[in-house]
Amino acid sequence: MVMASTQKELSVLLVFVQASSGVDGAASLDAGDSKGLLSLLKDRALSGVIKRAQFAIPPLSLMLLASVDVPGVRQEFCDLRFDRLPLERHWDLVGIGVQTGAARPAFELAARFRARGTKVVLGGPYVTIFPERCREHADVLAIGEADDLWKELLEDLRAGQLRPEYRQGVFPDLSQERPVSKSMLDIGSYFTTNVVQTTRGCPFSCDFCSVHVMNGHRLRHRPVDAVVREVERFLEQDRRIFFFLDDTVNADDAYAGELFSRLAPLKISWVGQATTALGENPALLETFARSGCGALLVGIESLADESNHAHHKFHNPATRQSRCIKAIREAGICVYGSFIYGLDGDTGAMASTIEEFIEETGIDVPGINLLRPIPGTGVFDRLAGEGRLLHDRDDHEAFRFSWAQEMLYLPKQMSLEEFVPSYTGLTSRVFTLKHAVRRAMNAPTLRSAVLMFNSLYVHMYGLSRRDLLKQLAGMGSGLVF
Ligand code: B12
Ligand code: SF4
Repeated sequence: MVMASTQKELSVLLVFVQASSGVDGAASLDAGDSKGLLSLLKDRALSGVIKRAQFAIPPLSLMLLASVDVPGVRQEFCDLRFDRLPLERHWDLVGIGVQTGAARPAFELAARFRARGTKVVLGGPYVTIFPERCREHADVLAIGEADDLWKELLEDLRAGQLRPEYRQGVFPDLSQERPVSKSMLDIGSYFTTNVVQTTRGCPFSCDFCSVHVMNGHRLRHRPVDAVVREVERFLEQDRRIFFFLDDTVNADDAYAGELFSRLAPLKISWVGQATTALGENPALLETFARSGCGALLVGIESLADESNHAHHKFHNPATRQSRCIKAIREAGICVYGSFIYGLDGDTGAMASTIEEFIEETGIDVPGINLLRPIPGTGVFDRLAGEGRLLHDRDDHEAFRFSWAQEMLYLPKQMSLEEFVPSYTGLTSRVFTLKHAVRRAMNAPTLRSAVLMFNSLYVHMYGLSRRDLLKQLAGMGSGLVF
């Protein structure tokens, strides 16, 4: 192996690749199959707005890696949502994050760099779950949570001794402080750069989720002091809203209570993801509201317990949802309620149940998702075993559509001919401009954000209906999907 010169500073580029589908894009937009020039221009313009404005927060994964300090190695960051790929410069190593829905563009990018002789390391969810499918696309794989691996890898790069694989043995100990820097970011490009994670891992096993597969079943906490110091430091550079990226910010009531009481004097505003159990804990709810919580995304999934149970979600009984959501809203916190219609216990009656529930609870932003069987999850394997996937199970690229653009599986209780019109009918009733305005007017706070989300969803669910009905018509005419 060639030893690298001790004088020369090595340069490493970290690249964030956007999924080819998802909340920030839609099949119709990307395929450009709008009718007429005006419609095409409108869709293109909206696509730009959606891609840039909706969720333009920086990827915490690459911020963490770029903050690892190894003498003699300089790290830079390229977010393909905003930045041009700096192909003209020399890079000693390029690191690319791979999510399942973005595996193809990530591999194509890796190939471009490797064709120029640049070494590429791949890491992230898809690499962690399917390392063997990534091996041929990279010089180096980083498998698992890379907080500690990355330092070892950069030191090996420095020593000219890169190995083909770095694998996380035990989960990183989050009680160690790893200060996150923002020096690599163009702060102005983002809606906010205040992204913070306080815990990792999830004790639950919902079969449609990758989190417990990647991050394990034990909840690991960062020390409260370390999070408070991070928030204080972040505030010095960016005073905008904070996103707590934990999958469940109230996974541990006692920890969350202490943390957000400590954050309250900082007068931040924040949003996060929580379980509706919060509505049954008035003290924590009050602490969240007092510490500046403006909105919480809650995973309701199904309003029928048999559906949730069929997908191994046992901790969120349907009976408590209405009461808890109302309590959260009464505390002055907006609720983004995320449903999945088409779970294994759902019949066609669920459409009107969801619609009435949204009306009754006053959910500020509803999200009505289709079940996405993501390769590597329990539901993917089960549906494959039951012959219910609409694509070959080995064709992971086919499962990239993560927004409600395409049916990827056969529902259990309904045929596609029943289910698709039931779903599109539901979204056409729930996502109207009239409802968007009403929800914004009734929102306990953040009214303009509630209006923006609902208006975008009027547009996005319109595209989803077009795509789904097109798919259904194609299936009827014998087209293979
Ligand atoms: C915040 C978030 C979002 C945000 C913001 C994304 C952003 N700009 O960062 C928004 C809302 C936009 C979003 C959207 C989507 N998301 Co999301 N999201 C998350 C969430 C909750 C946190 C991500 C995070 O920051 N984690 C913390 C960091 C530290 O962990 P990490 O990303 O895994 O990174 C570690 C390792 O993976 C590794 N690593 C990661 N990248 C790299 C790169 C290199 C080079 C190396 C060496 C290592 C490495 O090292 C890191 C440190 O240990 C995760 C769940 C989770 N707990 O991770 C889901 C998650 C990542 N999302 C998921 C999905 C499916 C989506 C969507 C497709 C949803 C949809 N229906 O549209 C879209 C696609 C977005 C896109 N890429 O275009 C899935 C991905 C599943 C998979 N197998 O790929 C997850 C895991 C949720 C789940 N329930 O399964 N998401
Ligand atoms: S959906 Fe939420 S509660 Fe269920 S396993 Fe995933 S992170 Fe945990």
